[in-house]
Amino acid sequence: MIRPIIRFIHSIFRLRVFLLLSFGSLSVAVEERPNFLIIVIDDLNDYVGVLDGHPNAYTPNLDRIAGQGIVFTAAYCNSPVCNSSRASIWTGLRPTTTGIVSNRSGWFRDRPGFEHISTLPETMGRADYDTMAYGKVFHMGHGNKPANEWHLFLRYNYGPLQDPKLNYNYGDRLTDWGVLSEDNEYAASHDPRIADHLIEALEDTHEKPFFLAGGFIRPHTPLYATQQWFDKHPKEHIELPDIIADDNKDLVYFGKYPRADKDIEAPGLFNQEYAEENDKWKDLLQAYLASTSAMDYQLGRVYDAYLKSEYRDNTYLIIFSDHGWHLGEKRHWGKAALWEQTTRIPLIILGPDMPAGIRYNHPVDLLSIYPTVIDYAGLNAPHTIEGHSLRPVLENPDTEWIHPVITTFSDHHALRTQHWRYIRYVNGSEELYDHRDDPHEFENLVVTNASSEQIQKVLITHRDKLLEALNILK
Ligand SMILES: [Ca+2]
Ligand SMILES: [Ca+2]
Repeated sequence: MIRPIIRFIHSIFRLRVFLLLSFGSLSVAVEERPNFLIIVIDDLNDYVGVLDGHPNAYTPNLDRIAGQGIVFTAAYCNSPVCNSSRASIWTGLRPTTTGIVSNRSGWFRDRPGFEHISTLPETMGRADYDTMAYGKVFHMGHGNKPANEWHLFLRYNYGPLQDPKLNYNYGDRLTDWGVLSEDNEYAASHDPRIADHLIEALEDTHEKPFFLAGGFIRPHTPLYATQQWFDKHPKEHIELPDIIADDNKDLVYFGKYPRADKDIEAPGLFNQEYAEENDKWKDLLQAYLASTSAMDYQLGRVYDAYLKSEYRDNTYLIIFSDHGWHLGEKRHWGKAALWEQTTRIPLIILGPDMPAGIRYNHPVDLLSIYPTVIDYAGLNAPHTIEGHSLRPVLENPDTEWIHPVITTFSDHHALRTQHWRYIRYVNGSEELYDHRDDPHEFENLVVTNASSEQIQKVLITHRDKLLEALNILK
């Protein structure tokens, strides 16, 4: 007698189609709630075909995905290093709010007031989503702890792999790059395995809606790839970024005294002097481009599984990188800066009933990931998140994005508007670049054109907008 009763109770619970989750004014029928597949790429700048960031880019999969959705051509990270970028994305809070402003800031749950903050996966899990993550989704260094954020979480390290030490230079294996032999265990590690797991998850049958995330680690250093990906980028055809010899002379803080700024992390694992003096610039570009193409191949495998999945018509696919990377632009290498090359990232979103093949050109940032996902899931924010849902743009790409687009690193900040980049360092020094005339940010107008009334006006507008958004007193 008991068993039929239990079965009856179970059957009631299975009939979730009749249940509505109500969150204030929002309500979405449980059975109709969409799934989410989110792919985070590590250290990928705009060297992808669809962003025209480098003439030698070879990313056919990212490009074909972009053709089926909306590509944000002016998307910027919230912070230009892994930890602070990802902490901001998954908490929906600015780096200045949590205090997680660099890789040195630690884990946000160790910060007073943020111990119990509901991350996006937790919010989804509490709303009865199945939440699964593979690879580097939160930061690796502080990423041992996020197991609790997901129902299922699996990460991969490189270790205990033997370092190949192909062109090992600075005593840190993260400065290595080069061609991996096919049988090197690195070649099959991480990204291919993350792709396998994502594909498997897409092929599985899910009783509940899912929130599935995967984190690829290429093109993060070491810049390893097998020969086939180097072959896509013959060294003799590699084009060098545009730089000018005296670019640093109008810098006011970072970049003026390379590596001397103690509050800024080492500006990269390679540097311009090394690249030029040792004739390695093209080798490093080639290795970065090859690493990117190798990751792109794995992304393509996952995308094909998404296309074949029974969940395709009810699943949003969101792809982005945590921040960009310099390979000599502005004579800088690596991340941890506030210029275009470190802050601009690919962001692509596809989903049911969304227009395809759209390029959205207004600046946006990654604070919007959290609110966008919960918006489509029909959930209210569990705490005061600081970004805004991209849904109005995704439903009508003619919508103008009016929210401030800010990148924070340490105590320094950048504001990107349609034509301008404004940077303010902790000591109040500033940079201003006009992207209509100066896409490479060669000319800091604060120094070179200080007497211009127009420049002063732009400067005041941007300064006020930045300080107001960050609630910083002048
Ligand atoms: Ca990163
Ligand atoms: Ca300059």
